[in-house]
Amino acid sequence: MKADTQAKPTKLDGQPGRDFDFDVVVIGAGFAGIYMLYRLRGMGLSARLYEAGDGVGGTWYWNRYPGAACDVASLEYSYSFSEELQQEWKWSHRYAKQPEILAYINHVTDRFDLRRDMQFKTRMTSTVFAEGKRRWQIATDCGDRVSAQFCVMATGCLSAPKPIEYPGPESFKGNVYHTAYWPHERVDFSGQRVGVVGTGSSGIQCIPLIAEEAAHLHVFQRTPNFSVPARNCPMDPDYERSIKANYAELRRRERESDFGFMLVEPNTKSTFEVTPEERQREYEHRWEAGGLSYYTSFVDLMVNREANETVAEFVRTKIREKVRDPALAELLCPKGYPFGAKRVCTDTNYYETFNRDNVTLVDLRKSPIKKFTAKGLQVGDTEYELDSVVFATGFDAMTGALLNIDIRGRGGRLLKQKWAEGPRTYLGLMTEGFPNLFITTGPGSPSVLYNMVLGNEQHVDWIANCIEHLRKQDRAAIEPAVEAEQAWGEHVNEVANQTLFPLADSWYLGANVPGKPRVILPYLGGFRAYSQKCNEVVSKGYEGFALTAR
Ligand code: NA7
Repeated sequence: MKADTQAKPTKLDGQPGRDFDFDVVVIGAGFAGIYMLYRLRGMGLSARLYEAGDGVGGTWYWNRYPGAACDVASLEYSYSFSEELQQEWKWSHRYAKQPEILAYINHVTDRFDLRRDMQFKTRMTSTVFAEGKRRWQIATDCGDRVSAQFCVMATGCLSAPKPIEYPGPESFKGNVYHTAYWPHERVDFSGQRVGVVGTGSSGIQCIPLIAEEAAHLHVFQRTPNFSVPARNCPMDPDYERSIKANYAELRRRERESDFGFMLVEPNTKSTFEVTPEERQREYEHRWEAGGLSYYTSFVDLMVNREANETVAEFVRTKIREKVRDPALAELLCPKGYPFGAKRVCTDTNYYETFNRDNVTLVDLRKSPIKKFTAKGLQVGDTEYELDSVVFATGFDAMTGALLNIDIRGRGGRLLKQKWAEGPRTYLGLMTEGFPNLFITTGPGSPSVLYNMVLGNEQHVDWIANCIEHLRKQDRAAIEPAVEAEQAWGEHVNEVANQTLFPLADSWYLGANVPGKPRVILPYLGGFRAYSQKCNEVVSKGYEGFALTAR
């Protein structure tokens, strides 16, 4: 087995654990953690960032599979906090691929000299709130004991990959990979019989490239996904210049939008307000433009099932046009759940790949995978002989990374127990009973439904300003009031129930992880309303939070 399904921290062998004291400990060196460290440095606080990987990047450090790319345009999916940075960095393509995003994150880390406050190959194993001292006592897997007034959990939304769910991987003689733990060296599938399990964004990105290399590729599909063309292309220098000439204006519009990407203008009309011809033109325009802009084709697409069906059928028609074998096309057509209620994927030649002679689709809805055998995977009574199996089976999203850590708040209360029926937060930023523990893009915030880089910036700024406020006011701690948390949770659910999102078994609801409570995880009210609420809370003196005197 080659799959590194448990990131292996390096212990400081033979060395005794060390003791440290910081104002703030940050966990995770992705977009959020890096910017958090930058802000804390600017505030003159002592801070250390711990990261399990041996480098920065978070999502973009781990997900190195062939074809890994961002499906939000790079000029938008990038930091806005430094005008110099956003002017000087040049993206080579409309959508950056993983190596370029990783290079960018490394550049930012070095440009702002942040690496000296980072410790890599170190996982936080537990953090316990010591009530007497009002400090978090943190343990790491390298034996360090760290005390901090504040903890910022920048642990990411899609950073706890689902484990392999079939028995017998140890009996399999071939190689096993997971897209989220891809080896750092190139994997060569030439001449191999390869199986890819999973057809979400990761599967849909890697399948066309693996198909080009493998002798034969079996795609094991449980649920077909809606995928639209990415239409990635080299960056047009004139276009880049025009964006950079007025970057601040683009950023302002992104912050005032719901999804945080503006390069295809959101439509303000509703689906049946226009003629069928105009509707078709709108969808065609977005199909040609490429990318994720379908969410904003009409304002009611995610709240009106009938409206949603128009875009769903538009995409199915495109799939039927692309895939030559009609029976195969039908298997690839998503049905039975609304467009967008599972994350829409963007692709380069995904459906066309199924016209290749060396690609076979295996429909797991007919028979699920039973187990690994020595030679491959057994599906029903059929054994598929494979040299390599690639799992693109997704993540324990939004809560997994946090709940994998032993987090204990006031009175020794375990976060895992508090969240046993689903996460409870105020604004996705904090949870009652866990003072001074901040979460970036946590459950109950727009997070994965907004441009993640800008969403992280908004959270980090809120947290930094909050810490500054506490220090100026000589307060020792902050945590949400139970009533505020409960009211926010009710609001999050109420908004979700007005949408079509609850109609799909998606990771937005935890429905992809066996046994996980089915609860809406991101806030669906849109970023604009959300950030207004965050600002309002502050302007009303941290309304809904309890601030403790020193
Ligand atoms: P996703 O989107 O969760 O996709 C995982 C895929 O794997 C999906 O097709 C799942 O089918 C399938 N899956 C999961 N578990 C199994 C098992 N046990 N057997 C067969 N198939 C399985 O993860 P990705 O990594 O592709 O993308 C995550 C996000 O990253 C994406 O949404 C973007 O935001 C970027 P299912 O639909 O559950 O039936």
